[in-house]
Amino acid sequence: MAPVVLFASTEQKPEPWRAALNARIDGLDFRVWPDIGDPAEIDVALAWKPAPGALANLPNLKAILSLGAGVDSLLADPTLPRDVPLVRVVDDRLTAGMTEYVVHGVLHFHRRFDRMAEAQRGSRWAPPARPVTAKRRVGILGLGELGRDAARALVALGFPVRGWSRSAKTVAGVESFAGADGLGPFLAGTDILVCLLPLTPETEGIVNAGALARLPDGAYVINAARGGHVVDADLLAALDSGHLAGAMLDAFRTEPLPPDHPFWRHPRIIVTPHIASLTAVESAARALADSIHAALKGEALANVIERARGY
Ligand code: NDP
Ligand code: OXD
Repeated sequence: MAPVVLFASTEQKPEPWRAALNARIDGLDFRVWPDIGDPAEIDVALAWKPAPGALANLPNLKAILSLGAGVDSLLADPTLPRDVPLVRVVDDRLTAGMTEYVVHGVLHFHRRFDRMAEAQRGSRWAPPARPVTAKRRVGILGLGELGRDAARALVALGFPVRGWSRSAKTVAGVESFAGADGLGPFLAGTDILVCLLPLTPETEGIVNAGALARLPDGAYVINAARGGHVVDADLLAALDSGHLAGAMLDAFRTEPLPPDHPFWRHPRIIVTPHIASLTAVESAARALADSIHAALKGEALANVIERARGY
């Protein structure tokens, strides 16, 4: 039986996905929202920031496949069918891209490229003090698919690495902290904080004044997850007071980041336009095709998110 797949996104173009899936699925019927034909024929939806309500009223929908790792924007739509499995992207290339971003950010601050760029703007020859890798403690919020890989890469570079997650983890060379009680001690020993959490009601605003105050003076923040994790005003206040030395931010509460947002012009903030890692169509399409086949056969799907916890 040839699957009928609905592509629904206000941001992504359907053509590359259509081509990649056509090459893997015989007789694929690929429809692009809003031209959905008979709603009862749709088997599977591929979604990334779909128009609100786009996935409601599809009576035979068997799975919703997110085109990204984070499903917060999908779950924010109250019309998203609750009883249909929601699958997120877990992909080696996505993971590798995030690790590159995190390693770049950590090395940038650790080697004081931020201060050298500032010195260059004033034509000042100002070599920074020699940094000691073994003493720069990197703390990763979220030790999931992305956090664990970034942690391993940083351990390999010689950084002392700690991670915070809901449940305790065993990752070689990484000190694990878990749950609400573990957060304070985790932050107190973190010189460079990296956020790789999913955005859920529990993690919204987690990088706030209280959390930032627990970081040692001169700490840095790298947010490669979602803008909703950071309380913007608290981050700015911590930078302006000198408590924080710098921040690198890839995700924002409003995207694109509005031109008048103070993050753009802050001398201690690096803004990147949500590119920490992008889903690679070719490699992600393999897992999507497997999920489509499994959904049609009524088999168990991989990487289904747990609705109750939001990730
Ligand atoms: P995973 O689901 O694999 O991992 C999530 C981690 O966060 C887990 O370790 C989990 O703990 C932990 N966690 C979740 N909630 C809590 C909580 N309340 N308290 C403590 N720990 C918690 O996600 P990924 O690693 O695949 O992705 C993380 C996020 O990165 C995505 O949700 C997405 O928003 C973002 N992302 C951003 C991109 C970008 O370009 N900026 C690109 C791709 C992803 P436990 O293991 O115990 O469950
Ligand atoms: C994702 C993203 O979640 O691109 O995959 O942010």
